[in-house]
Amino acid sequence: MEICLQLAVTGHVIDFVRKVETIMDSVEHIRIKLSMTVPNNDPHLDDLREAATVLRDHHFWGIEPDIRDSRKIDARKLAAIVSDNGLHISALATGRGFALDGLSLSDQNPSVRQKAIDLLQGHIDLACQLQTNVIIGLMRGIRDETDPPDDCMKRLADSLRICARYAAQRDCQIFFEAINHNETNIANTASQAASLIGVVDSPAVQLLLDTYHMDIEESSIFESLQAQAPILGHFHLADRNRCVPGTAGIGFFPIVKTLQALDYQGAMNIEIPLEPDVRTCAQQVIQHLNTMGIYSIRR
Ligand code: LER
Ligand code: MN
Repeated sequence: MEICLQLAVTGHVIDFVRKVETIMDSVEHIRIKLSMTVPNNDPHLDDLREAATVLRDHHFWGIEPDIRDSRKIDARKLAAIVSDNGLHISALATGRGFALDGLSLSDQNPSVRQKAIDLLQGHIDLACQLQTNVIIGLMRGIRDETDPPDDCMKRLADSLRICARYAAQRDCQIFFEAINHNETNIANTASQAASLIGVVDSPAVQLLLDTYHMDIEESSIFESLQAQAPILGHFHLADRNRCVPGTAGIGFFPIVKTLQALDYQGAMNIEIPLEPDVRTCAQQVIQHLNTMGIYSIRR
């Protein structure tokens, strides 16, 4: 009798384990090259070193340093920090050249444009040493309302062409980002950014799309991804609140799945304010993404 009971219980347990295994098999897992933007404020790079350790501990694939002036950075030191932690550099972010230093590639003043180009050429030199690529987002600037759009776009395309030539000679890519209309009035949608890239006409310039901006600007994120897949070089992840994916309304699993179906091979970089600190953000990112079935490729 006791044996019969035990067999029945064991049978239930086995059935239950089989059911769990079936459910687990049907839950899809996606692996991505997961990186995270980290601002650099310390010339000795202690901030990037600390962040790299945290990202390694949480099995990120890479780091995206946001550097104000690349000419002040010791490339060998940065390369060592990254490789010591088994990470990759997904790209160099450059937006603080505009946000803090007011330099823009479309500025009406030629000397400001030249300073913006010089700054970006410094980023390209550093990227070349680190075998990574350079983002142009806010460095495109903001058009003055009295400035005719065609004139502004011509200045921007000319500046981008100079940067693109410089990048191409160094085997480096520029990722030009579509940024929503609350932050700039230039190239807000994926197709507007793609048109500008078409005008610049350089193989060194590719498109960067960011879920936060797409959520605001695109009528269909999926149609835009499909349309722009041939020129998509880089991708940013942030939720509708600009915070950790999974904390607001964007559905990340189908977006990531679509990118993989479109054969996107690049990194997927988390771009959020690092509040209260990098460790807490990294933990939350991993926890939310894993809950959605998204995991990082370690290396
Ligand atoms: C930069 O990648 C970006 O997405 C901008 O929103 C920064 O303000
Ligand atoms: Mn972005």
